[in-house]
Amino acid sequence: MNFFRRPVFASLVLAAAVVSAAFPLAAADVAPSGTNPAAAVPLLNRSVVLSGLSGPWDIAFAPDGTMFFTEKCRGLSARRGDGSITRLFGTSGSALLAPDLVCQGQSGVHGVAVDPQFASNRTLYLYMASTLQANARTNRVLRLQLDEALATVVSRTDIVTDIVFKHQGNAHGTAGAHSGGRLRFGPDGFLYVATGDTHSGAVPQSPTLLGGKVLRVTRDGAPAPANNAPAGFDARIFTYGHRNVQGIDFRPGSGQPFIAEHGPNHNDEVTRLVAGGNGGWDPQNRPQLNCADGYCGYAGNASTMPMTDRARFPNALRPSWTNNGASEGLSPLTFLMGARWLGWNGRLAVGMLAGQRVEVLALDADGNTGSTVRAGLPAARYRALTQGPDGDLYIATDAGEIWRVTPSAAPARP
Ligand SMILES: [Ca+2]
Repeated sequence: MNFFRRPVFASLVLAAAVVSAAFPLAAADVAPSGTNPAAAVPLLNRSVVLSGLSGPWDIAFAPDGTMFFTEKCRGLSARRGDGSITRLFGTSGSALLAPDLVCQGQSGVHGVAVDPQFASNRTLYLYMASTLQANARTNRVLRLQLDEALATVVSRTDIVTDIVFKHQGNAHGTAGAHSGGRLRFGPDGFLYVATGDTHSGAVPQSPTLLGGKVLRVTRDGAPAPANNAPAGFDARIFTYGHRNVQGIDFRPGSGQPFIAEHGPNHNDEVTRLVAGGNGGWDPQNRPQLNCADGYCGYAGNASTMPMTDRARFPNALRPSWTNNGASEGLSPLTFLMGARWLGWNGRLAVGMLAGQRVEVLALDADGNTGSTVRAGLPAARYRALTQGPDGDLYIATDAGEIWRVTPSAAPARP
């Protein structure tokens, strides 16, 4: 089912675009002459919508084309079709302050999701590290209601308040690491929350700690029905045994969730999810590895510390794709939709941080990846991929930019 996503609106006017260039694909990526035009690779025209941002992390759109974006250490802002920007929530200068915002290491303000009924309820959801818990910082999911003019936040309700946070640096990295943080509504109307293992060995397979999980909740943060978590698990848990999930989207047609996970020193993964499934990541200490601070996430290799441990968990969710043993920082992913994407319509675009590219995956009927091509885009640390209501792809990079990428058909040969 795909009954609410990405309605097609008239193109936005993006007057602030300062760079525009076509990036034709490498010859090897171009469909051979004589193949079905419907399978053709689109040309990608890129423009810079915003620059000079501070760690942009996620992008979401209202049906009218208003763009919401987060900056990790500043908060949430809105950009209207006329290019004007309002800082809605976060640090000083925002319409509503978030004095509990924690900006530390990888953590801060991460994902933003627009309510499926946004046109009538003006409601957004935000993933944020917070000091509000009594004795410990947590990652939490906030529900924010905006006013009619989208100029201010009229109410804040914290709907999930107990997602784990890495409080102290250790042998494996600084505090605030591996917080996950992407939020998306599924075509089933429930909110999916991607979390991270916080460099803690016990977290991913824990039935109660909400890191290394995908949660599936209602607008109030209550467990969604049919999460199918094993007995004794927190009922908000949809899948578990993940490492650091920073990408989630839903396959057109089936609605099945797909996630992207960073690998450690090997094997990033894209995985299709099934309710109650175990992703098979278990970095708990074990004698043969003797790991510092009880976390073996970096101690082994693809055999001794696999991203999907089928020896321990024979029924673990099988990845749809791994990038040939490399760890290239998979972060966002999104399914491309619309006829303008030509042969990429329905394919899965995956953004990489260290890998500095976008890979476009072709899936078979079962969700296994059959082939990939590299999108013809500049090298960058790709942090967010979101398709707008205009059908274009909007991209946030760690260099502080948001791009708009418009597909088009290659010009006819003379
Ligand atoms: Ca896995």
